[in-house]
Amino acid sequence: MKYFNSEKITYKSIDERRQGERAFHWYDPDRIVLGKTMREQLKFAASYWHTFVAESADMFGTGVLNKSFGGTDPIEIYKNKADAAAEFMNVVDLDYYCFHDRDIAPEGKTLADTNRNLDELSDYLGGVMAKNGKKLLWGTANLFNNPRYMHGAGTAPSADVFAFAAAQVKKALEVTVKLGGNGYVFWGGREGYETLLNTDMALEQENMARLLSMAVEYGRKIGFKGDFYIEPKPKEPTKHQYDFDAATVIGFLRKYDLLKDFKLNIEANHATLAGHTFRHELATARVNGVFGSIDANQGDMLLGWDTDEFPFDVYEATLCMLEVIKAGGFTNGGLNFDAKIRRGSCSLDDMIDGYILGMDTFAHGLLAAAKIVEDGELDAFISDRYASWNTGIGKKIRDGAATMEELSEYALMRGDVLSTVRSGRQEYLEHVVNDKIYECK
Ligand code: XUL
Ligand code: CO
Repeated sequence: MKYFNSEKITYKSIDERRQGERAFHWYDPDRIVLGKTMREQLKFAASYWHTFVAESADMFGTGVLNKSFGGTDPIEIYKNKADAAAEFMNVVDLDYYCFHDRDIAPEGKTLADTNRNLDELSDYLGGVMAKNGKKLLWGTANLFNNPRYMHGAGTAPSADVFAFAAAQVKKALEVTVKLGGNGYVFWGGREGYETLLNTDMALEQENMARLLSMAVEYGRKIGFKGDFYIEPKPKEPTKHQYDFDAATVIGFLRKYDLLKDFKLNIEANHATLAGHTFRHELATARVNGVFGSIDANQGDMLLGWDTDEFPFDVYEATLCMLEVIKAGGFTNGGLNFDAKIRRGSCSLDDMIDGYILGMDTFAHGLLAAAKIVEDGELDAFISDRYASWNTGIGKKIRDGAATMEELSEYALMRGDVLSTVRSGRQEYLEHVVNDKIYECK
C-alpha cells in the first residue's frame, strides 16, 4: 500500500467485531439480498472531488489534508491522484467512481491547453481504472468554480460565457464516453439568481434548456447511450437555484421535452435543504418515472448548509433503499458518496472510515428495506387504506366514468362519511420500520 495504510477492507460479522479494527459489519458484497448480491444492489461509487481533490479547507481555514500524493508538478499530481484513487477504491472495495472534468485534470492557460490536459490525464486515469477493474458511474463538467461562471454557465447573461460552458460540456461528454461512463450529470450550482432586479428569468431558463438539448444531441451523436441526470439543489452557492427540487426539475424537463433522455440524481443533503426528506425526493422521482442515481450523504440538523457528511443514519438509509427497491433497483445509476470527512479528521486514512461508515449504513438500510418488502405489512396497509378505489364509486371515479352531478347524488344518499375514515396508524407503522432495522443480522 502506497498512499493508504490499510489492506483491503472485508466483511466480518458484528459479533466478531474487534475494537479499533477496520471491517464492514453489514456490507457483505457477495451476500444475496432480494435475488441480487449486495454489490449489485448498492453499486457504491467514490466521488473524485471530495476523496482525491478537496483538502478539507472551509470558509475560515485552509486545507488540512495534502492530496498531491507525492507529486510536484501539476500533471504528476493528477497522475498520482489517479493511482491513489485506484488504490483507495481497492482498499474500500468500491467498483465505481464519479468526477468533474476539473477533478481529474488541471485547468490550463487557454481552453485548448485545458483540453489537452484533460486528454492526457483522462487517458492515464482510464488506463489505471481499467487495470483495476473500476468503472465510471458518471462524469460531469465543473461549471461553478471558475470566476467566469460567477453569474451562471448555462444561465449566464453573457452569450460568450454560455458558449464557453457548452465547450466544456462537449469535452466532458467526450471524456465520459471515452471512459465508458453510463451517466452524465448536470448540477446547477450557479444556475439561478441572487436578485431578480438584474435577472431575465425566462431567458435564463430557456437557455439552460438549450444547453441540455444540445448536450443530448451531441452525446447521442458520439455514442453516449447512458442517462443524463439533473441533480436538484435549492440553494448554495447561489441564493435561488432553478433546479430547486425533484418536482421543479420534472416540470422543467417536461416543458422542454427532455424527459426522454433525463433522469434525476437525488442527493440526500440537497433534499433536506429544499425542506423535503430524502425519501420524498426519491419517491417524487420514482412515481414520475425519472429515478436515476443517488448522491449519498447526510446533512446536520443544526446546520443550514450542505455539510456532505458520510451517512450514519440507518433509518434514512432504510427509507432510501425502500425507494430504490420500489423503483426496481439501479440501472445506469448507483450510490455515489458525495461526502467528505470532517475537517478535524485530519488523516487520509480517516477517509477509509468515512466510506466504511457510509457503506455499512446503506448495507444495513438495504437489509432492513428488504425485510420490510418481504414482510409485506407496510404494502398491505397501504393497499388496504386505498381499497375503496378498487370497487364501487371509487373504481368509477378512477375509470373517469363519474360526473360531479353523480358524486353529489352519491354523497347526498351516503350521508355522513366520517365513519368510513380510518386511522393512519403512523406510530404503529414507525414502530414496524424500527423493528425491521433491529431484526437485521
Ligand atoms: C454540490 C454537489 C456536486 C454535484 C456534482 O452540492 O452535490 O458535487 O454532485 O457537480
Ligand atoms: Co452531489
